[in-house]
Amino acid sequence: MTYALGTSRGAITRAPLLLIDLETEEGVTGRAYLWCYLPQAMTAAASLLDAVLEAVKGDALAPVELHGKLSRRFALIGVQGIVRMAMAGFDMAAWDALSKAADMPLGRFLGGGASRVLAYNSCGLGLMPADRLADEAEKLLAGGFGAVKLRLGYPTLAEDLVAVRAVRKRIGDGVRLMVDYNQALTLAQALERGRALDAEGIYWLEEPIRHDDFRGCATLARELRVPIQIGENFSGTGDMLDAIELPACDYVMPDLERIGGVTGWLRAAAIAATRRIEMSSHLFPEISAHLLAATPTCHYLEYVDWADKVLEEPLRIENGHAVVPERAGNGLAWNARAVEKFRA
Ligand code: SMN
Ligand code: MG
Repeated sequence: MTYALGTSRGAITRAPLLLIDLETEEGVTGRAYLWCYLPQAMTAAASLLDAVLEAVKGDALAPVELHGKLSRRFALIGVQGIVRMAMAGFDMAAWDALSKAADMPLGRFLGGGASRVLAYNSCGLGLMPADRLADEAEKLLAGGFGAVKLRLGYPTLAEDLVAVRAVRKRIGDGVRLMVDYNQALTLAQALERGRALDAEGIYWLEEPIRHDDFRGCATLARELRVPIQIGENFSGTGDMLDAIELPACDYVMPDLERIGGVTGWLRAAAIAATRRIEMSSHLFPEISAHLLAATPTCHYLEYVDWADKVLEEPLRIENGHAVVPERAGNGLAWNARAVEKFRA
């Protein structure tokens, strides 16, 4: 990774991507990748993709139907965690093949019209000394970004405030600043730190407490002025519906790998549209750009450059917006030389 990601859960400086090529009998290849975090998760996901292939080989390329088939096939071990990741990877590749066969960019294939979506730069800005944070924040604004995300969860509230103020001072009031705790706080700590952050002009407060403590999140959403953002850990759309119904949050940001690929995203987008909740993406900026272009309550694309090194044409950013590729499909194509170089 170009910028280390120092989260309250530990620092990430490198992570395996699992590249998926789904070959169809008609000769169209669908592509997708999974962000696996740990090398062991990559081998596990690859092995489950073999089980997916076994179940769907020879079937027509109908992702919604195949999602149902695979959900039934894997019901006895639970469609969660790495099983869900593998299903999502397959689903993303299937939608790529389908839109390529129709010779349309995925976003337009799904009925979206936008050629650009608003993005924030989510690279870097991990836990580190304040002077280095300010320098990095400034660098991240290149490309015209109007928003960046800062990781918080230092041992004390005072240190969180030092980090926020150092970044704010450097980027100025015109740039939006999101903060992400990666579930580091107890509810009591989150109330205390959230009240302090209410005075700092934060754009959203992400995952302050355990991702599955929806009642705690609901308390925060009620008590704090700063909008509460959750969703990267929604496992399937049922979780998202539960969170929205409480309501446990102001905004949602499902992750393609966990919400159920493109099929899951479309259902999530329908829920968000019905409840008029703004929806952002988590990671996977290349495919998310297409999907946000077809999402009625499209909010922010989370931009990271983590796959750039293995892509023929990385996602382009112009004026703080992701440019939705005009190529057929989702736009992913592997750079063969880079893939050889980084192969694990
Ligand atoms: C995050 C979580 C997991 C992997 C990468 C990044 C972070 C984010 O919470 O929202 O970017
Ligand atoms: Mg997050």
